[in-house]
Amino acid sequence: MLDDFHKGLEPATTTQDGSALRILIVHTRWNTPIVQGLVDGARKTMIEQHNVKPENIVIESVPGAYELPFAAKKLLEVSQIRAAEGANDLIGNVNLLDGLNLNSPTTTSAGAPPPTSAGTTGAKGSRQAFDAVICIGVLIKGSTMHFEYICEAVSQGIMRVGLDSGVPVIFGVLTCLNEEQALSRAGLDKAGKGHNHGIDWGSGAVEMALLKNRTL
Ligand code: DLZ
Repeated sequence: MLDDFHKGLEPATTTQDGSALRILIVHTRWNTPIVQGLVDGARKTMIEQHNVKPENIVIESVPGAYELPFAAKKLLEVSQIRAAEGANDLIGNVNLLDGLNLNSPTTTSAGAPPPTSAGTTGAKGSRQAFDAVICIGVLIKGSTMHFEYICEAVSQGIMRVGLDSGVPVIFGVLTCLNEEQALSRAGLDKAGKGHNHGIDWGSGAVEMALLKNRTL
């Protein structure tokens, strides 16, 4: 084993300024205490480490992990149409329940006036749609093949939404063999030795959003 081996995500070497970004988080309502920890980790990291404005993070929920790709696709499309129309609220009255976001102060699809410096849709007078999406869920293996099918479908679906839309979609889905693994990966284990992967997903979303917006 290398002495300096660092398991996990190495931070980016350049400053990742998210102050002009708009980010969508879609999370599941399965395994909610763990999901909530992950959502909070992603949100806090984007705000505190990358200067993303709290009002520019929109949080929505879906029933389970299987629904994440559809919701990400639909909400991205809605946001792009609404941004082109110049609407500040990128989601409008789309019929998805608001994110649970039980502890976090901002759970809203009504954003502040969007920044103008990055990620615009191009048309004159248009506003900025989401620069990245984070899909967050927790799949825990049971006694049937359900887990395997959902894991495969969700990972493929999330990748497809990102490649088809040109907007990065972060795979924030824990695929765990038991509850202990999930708690540890949300930083919620009793021993306190775990790491909240939501932190990495928040940083990853900012980094990929900036890459998407990079001009030649
Ligand atoms: C049905 C199901 C099961 C058994 N387990 C989970 C899980 O651990 N995590 C999760 O996010 N969702 C689970 N689901 C629900 C499915 O993702 C999906 O919502 C339903 O199959 C309806 O499409």
